Amino acid sequence: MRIDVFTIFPDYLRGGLDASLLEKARTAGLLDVRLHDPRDFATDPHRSVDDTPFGGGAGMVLRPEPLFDAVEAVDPPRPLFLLGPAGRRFDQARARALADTAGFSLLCGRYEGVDERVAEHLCDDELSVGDYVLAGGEAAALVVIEAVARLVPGVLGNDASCEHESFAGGLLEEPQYTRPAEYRGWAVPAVLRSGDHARIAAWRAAEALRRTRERRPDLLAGRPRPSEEAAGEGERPGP
Ligand code: JF5
Repeated sequence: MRIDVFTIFPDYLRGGLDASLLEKARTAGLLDVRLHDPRDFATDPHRSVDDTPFGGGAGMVLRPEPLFDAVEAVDPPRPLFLLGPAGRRFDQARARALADTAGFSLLCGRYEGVDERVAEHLCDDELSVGDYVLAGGEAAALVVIEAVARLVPGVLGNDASCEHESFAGGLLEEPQYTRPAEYRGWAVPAVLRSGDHARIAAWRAAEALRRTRERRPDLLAGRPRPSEEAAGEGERPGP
């Protein structure tokens, strides 16, 4: 999979790409991330990438010329997504859809924004990773790359572990425990140590549903009534 990123802070992305899962995926030849700095395409004497907004107001706006020139010089894989808080929400379904493609590209927004002609005539769509404002789209780009890359076959090593997890089934994950069975007086729920796999599966389903209802009721809206999933509910972690 090839992912091209247009950013005036390529070092910010290098940090994340050179660590952990993404480094392994790139070394294995499964992921080809190419970084491009629009500043290298600025032709004015000061190599400026931003300018003051028409109509006045605080802050700077990314100029269209270096962005168009950078993208057109590279002819990157499409779709090209602009990253910014005004975009459509990036979610697990989008990550899954992108993981099935040969590649895509990201353009990191900055400052008070990007000249609207970039969004309208250069990019294919706009993505947001959440309802908050970042200093720039670089952290959002790493979020998108990591969420997609871990779904590319072979990247995780264990393809089953992408299946059973938060959001894969539309619910949050149930709690997980490892040794010791008791830590500082806090015991692992007895059912998980019972060896009764049917009871364990029922407990996990009930806990996933309980958590989702408590923390993310929005994920349950419009779902069929969870009469089946509720089996085993009421069993709370024992002492
Ligand atoms: C940005 C204008 C881009 O803040 C973000 C962002 C939030 N969710 N997803 C991305 O990107 C930086 C800020 C202002 C354009």
